[in-house]
Amino acid sequence: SSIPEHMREAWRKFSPKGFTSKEDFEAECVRHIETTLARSLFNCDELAAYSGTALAFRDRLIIDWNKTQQRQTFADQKRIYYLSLEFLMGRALDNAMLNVGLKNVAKQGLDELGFRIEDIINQEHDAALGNGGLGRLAACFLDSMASLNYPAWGYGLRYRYGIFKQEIENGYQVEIPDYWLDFNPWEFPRHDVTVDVQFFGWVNKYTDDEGKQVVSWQDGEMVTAVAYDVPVPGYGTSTVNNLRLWSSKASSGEFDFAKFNSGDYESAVADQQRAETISAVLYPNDNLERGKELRLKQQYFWCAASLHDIIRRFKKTQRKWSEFPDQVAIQLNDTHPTLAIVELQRILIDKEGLEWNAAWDIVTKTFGYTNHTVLPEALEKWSVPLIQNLLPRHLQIIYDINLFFLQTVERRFPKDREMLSRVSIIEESNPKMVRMAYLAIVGSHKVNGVAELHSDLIKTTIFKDFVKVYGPDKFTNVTNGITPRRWLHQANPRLSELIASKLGSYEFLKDLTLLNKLEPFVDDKEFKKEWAEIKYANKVRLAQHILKSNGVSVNPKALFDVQVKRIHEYKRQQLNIFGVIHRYLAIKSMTPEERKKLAPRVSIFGGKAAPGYWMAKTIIHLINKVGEVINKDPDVGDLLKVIFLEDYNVSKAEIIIPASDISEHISTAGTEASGTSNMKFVLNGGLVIGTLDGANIEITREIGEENVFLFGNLAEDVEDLRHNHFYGDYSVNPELLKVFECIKSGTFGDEAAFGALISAIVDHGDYYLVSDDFDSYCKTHDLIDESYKNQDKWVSKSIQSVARMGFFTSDRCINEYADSIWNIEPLAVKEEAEVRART
Ligand code: F58
Repeated sequence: SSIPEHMREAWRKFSPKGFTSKEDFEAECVRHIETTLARSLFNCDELAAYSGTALAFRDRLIIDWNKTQQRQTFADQKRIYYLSLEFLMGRALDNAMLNVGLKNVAKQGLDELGFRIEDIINQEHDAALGNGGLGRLAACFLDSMASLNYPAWGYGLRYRYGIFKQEIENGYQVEIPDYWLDFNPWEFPRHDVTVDVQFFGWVNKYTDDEGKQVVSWQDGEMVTAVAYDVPVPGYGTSTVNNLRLWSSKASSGEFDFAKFNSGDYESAVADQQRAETISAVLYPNDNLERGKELRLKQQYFWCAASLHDIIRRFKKTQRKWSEFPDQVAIQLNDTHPTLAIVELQRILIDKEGLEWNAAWDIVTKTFGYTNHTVLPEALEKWSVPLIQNLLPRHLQIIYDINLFFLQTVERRFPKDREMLSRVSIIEESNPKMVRMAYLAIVGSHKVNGVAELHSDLIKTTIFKDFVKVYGPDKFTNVTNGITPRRWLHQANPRLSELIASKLGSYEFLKDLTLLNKLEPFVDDKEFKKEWAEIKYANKVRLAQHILKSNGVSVNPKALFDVQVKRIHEYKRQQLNIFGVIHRYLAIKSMTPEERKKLAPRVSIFGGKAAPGYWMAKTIIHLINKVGEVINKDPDVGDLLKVIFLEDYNVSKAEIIIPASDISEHISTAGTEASGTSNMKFVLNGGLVIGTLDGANIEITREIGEENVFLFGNLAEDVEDLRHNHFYGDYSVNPELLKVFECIKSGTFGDEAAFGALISAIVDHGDYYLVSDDFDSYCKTHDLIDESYKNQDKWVSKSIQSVARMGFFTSDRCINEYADSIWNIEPLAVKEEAEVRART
């Protein structure tokens, strides 16, 4: 469908070039408001101005997006496809403006049109297609892949409802659906890009006329996947990559006209709705798998559509199948896309007629698998009967994969029946279960963890037998990273500007190791003053937000102590709130003189609990009730405030993170695979209190032990400690018991409501070691109080930490994946003329 050669000149003459000046931006913005939106200057509110601005920038992105896609097609080199059920993108406008380098132009233009750019940016609804760290990591990776010019696509689901909106009512979490698609200028429906995806049915095996064995998956129902494309601009490059999200609808063949005609209209519509349900809602669990059929349907729907799309693109190159892994790398973000392994094998053997071994060789060379957790309850397992019903052919293939795998294991470990049952992809339970992580390992050429400790742990615990089978080289580490564009430049523009003024340019946003050039300023008086002023201004901004949302006035001079992340027992928000109560009791028992010596604090919490996670919801409830009591206690005044910020999400993180003095990363050692907000806080000049867990360990190594407040037991001791809780001479920490007494006496209201939090520790073995770590946690907080009093030293620590954070950019991380797992190269951005010359 190309335009004939001799007509291309006219085409090119009229193809849009994109605005670069303020006037051209204004013209585009006004044009969109008046024509696309049919509004006028008499009827233009901030939302309309946002829409006009977003559409103007969208047009700007599309130009480079089209060129990037053409360039990648013509370059004909290997691409990376990042499969993730979650992409927690947050807002797009600010990011787009910064990445194309036109935020100032837009700011001045909007000023002239009568709007403040901040108000316009705030109109945007977050794209919240993710739960937490895993989804946000995928978003940071997209930013890095585009910024580094890698030919990369993301594939995900276009949920109609993202992660729920959290409201707090009487201290309880209430979930509100997040319908976010009313106006979304950042997506392009591709009604011509569809894939029919099959479910249910049965498998027909027969010999054809030529005597060949044929396997065909027949009948069942068909659902259509429709592509929606989202442009992903790189920073300071014209590369704009693509994120393709699939939306489900009834397949046109499927819509039952017979039912229609027989008057069964309602049931025909019901079928349609059932199809649309597949992409309706993001599952809101963080680190928990529940094995729901609809979730499995989502997974297969998305894997099948994405693979079909990838294969369609590959086939256009007319290469041999054996070259597929030279053209295609697919990264599995956790086990959620593991069915893609089975689907590729199925297509190769059933549809393309390859022999099993040739096909399997292609499959394993194509896939890489990233593990994000060692928590047993988060490891995916699907029941065999469920798969049998929904995907009968896939179950057969899974059994065959397992058979061949176990045969190789048996050859290496003859007579070790135990070993065979331990590594089997099928768990012999009732019902039998498919262990998705094992399937992902067997079907990939590399498996990685997300921080050093985590990558070591998977090798010595959950996957240790696979290390014996494959040798250690199949397992590797890629420590997580974050994009400094969003998490420094966008969230903290003043700090970014100050850094740029010292370093001479914004080059550090592309090469974060350049931050080390800040080290000479660690003791520079003038610089420190500016540094501290920026932190203070960010705290004032957060204090205003707190006043507005919580009605509590907090002193921006107080130490802001922040823990924002999903609420989970392993992340130990309960340890934090018990620590707060301990502090409250201490204040209450002090004389006025003693109180005067104390450093004022604001304890800030934020995060969502999975709707079915009752313990997590109880933690939220306790935090809110403790806040209600403490915040109005006249004995306490400014010395302590407790704030729970509603509906923590990416755009709130952008306000909260730059305003923190201390943030808490206090998971039980060995449970948090990496953590990524720890990196964001330090990059914004906050110090951290943390356990020796996940990436905290590497952060400490990079920025120096003197700059981190570490506490608590080590991962290697956890097992013994847990054992000791049941079988040893064990008693709960007495200071913690006082906290429990206080709660039980009804100080924070209905004590029965919080009983479960206490008995988890006192009666049920304290699995997360809250009591074991309580003493060192509280003492470390005392140390923080002392350190904070010496502001001069504190600011030096802050600067020095930022200077040493270069390692934690997601650019480094993506380069590591590209070199050691994907084997792909960036695609240099060619001059436009060169691209033209080839078309
Ligand atoms: C997180 N996992 C890890 N899972 O907990 C965190 O340590 C790590 O930094 C991050 O991944 C990135 O590697 C996580 O966020 C989920 O939310 C899953 C969602 C789907 C169900 C299972 C949990």
